[in-house]
Amino acid sequence: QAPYLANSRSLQACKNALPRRHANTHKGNQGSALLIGGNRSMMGAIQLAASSALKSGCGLCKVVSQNEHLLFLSAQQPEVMGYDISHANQLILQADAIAIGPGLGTDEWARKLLQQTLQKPTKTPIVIDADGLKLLAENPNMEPIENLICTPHPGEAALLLGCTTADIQRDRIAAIKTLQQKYGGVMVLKGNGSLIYDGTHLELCRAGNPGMAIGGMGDVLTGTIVALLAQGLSAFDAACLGVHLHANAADSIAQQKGQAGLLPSELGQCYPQLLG
Ligand code: NPW
Ligand code: AMP
Ligand code: MG
Repeated sequence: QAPYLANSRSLQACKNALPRRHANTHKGNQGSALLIGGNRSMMGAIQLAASSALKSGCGLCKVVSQNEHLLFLSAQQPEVMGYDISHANQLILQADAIAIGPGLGTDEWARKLLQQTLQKPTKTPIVIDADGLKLLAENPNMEPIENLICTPHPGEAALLLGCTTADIQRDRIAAIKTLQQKYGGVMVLKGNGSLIYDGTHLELCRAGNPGMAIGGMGDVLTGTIVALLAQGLSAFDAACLGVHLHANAADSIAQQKGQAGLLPSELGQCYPQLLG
């Protein structure tokens, strides 16, 4: 029986899960994160996710996106390694953690990439967000997936459960429990007071503010969580630390500059200090 009351920890407490960096560490053992998305007209979503993954400490950040975006992606963020769909199968096998969905779209290109990601034989953790969740919702009878982390906003949660956004918001704890039973893994139900649930533990994040209601904010969270997974955190620990880090960074910027005009691309500048 899952607990009904949520645990609510500080960022400091969640940080205990993050392994210390050894003096001799190198990029090859700091975690390789693979991010998949950025269809036509939505390149910004995967760029935000990739930049956030780098700011969250992963050793390598690889992106599969539309061919015509690759040059621009590396010009915007030179640390990113960009690939087109023809490399996807090999990259999926090599990654320590995968995120799919930011700006993915729902066309054939998007469907093929989600299918390839879900078909991989290994137990690599997979974060599914945004349009990846829309595609997942088309198969409500699929078997629960153990190594899955889903990060729906209330609109996406409603699609996944076949109900309305208002139904989700009326009882968010019941909603996240149902989502987890149906899809497995770890669920993050975003919004004011984001919840994280793994079937046993329920976490509530009290940080965050209404300045976060801006397109691209969720894409930053996806990049944050996949980087923490790549560094070896368990799915639940990565989701909790990712949500707290993201919300605390937004609070820190809002305290300095106000909430209106808070940009998702600004959050990463707070990460190294908050993670330190
Ligand atoms: P309603 O009407 O209230 O029921 P969409 P998206 C609901 C990419 N992006 N609380 C609400 O529905 C993403 O990565 C690209 C309650 C709303 O109308 C995706 O791939 C960007 N309800 C794609 O765009 C930056 C909430 O959901 C509907 C809610 C589509 O993602 C932007 C909107 O959801 C964006 O990230 C809340 N907190 N939040 C880029 N620069 O490239 C949402 N809803 O239609 O899935 O649109 O979330 O923008
Ligand atoms: P998305 O809708 O996918 O762009 O995700 C929005 C992100 O911003 C999630 O992490 C939400 O939890 C956060 N967020 C949006 N609106 C609020 C709010 N009013 N209060 C706190 N967090 C919010
Ligand atoms: Mg989103």
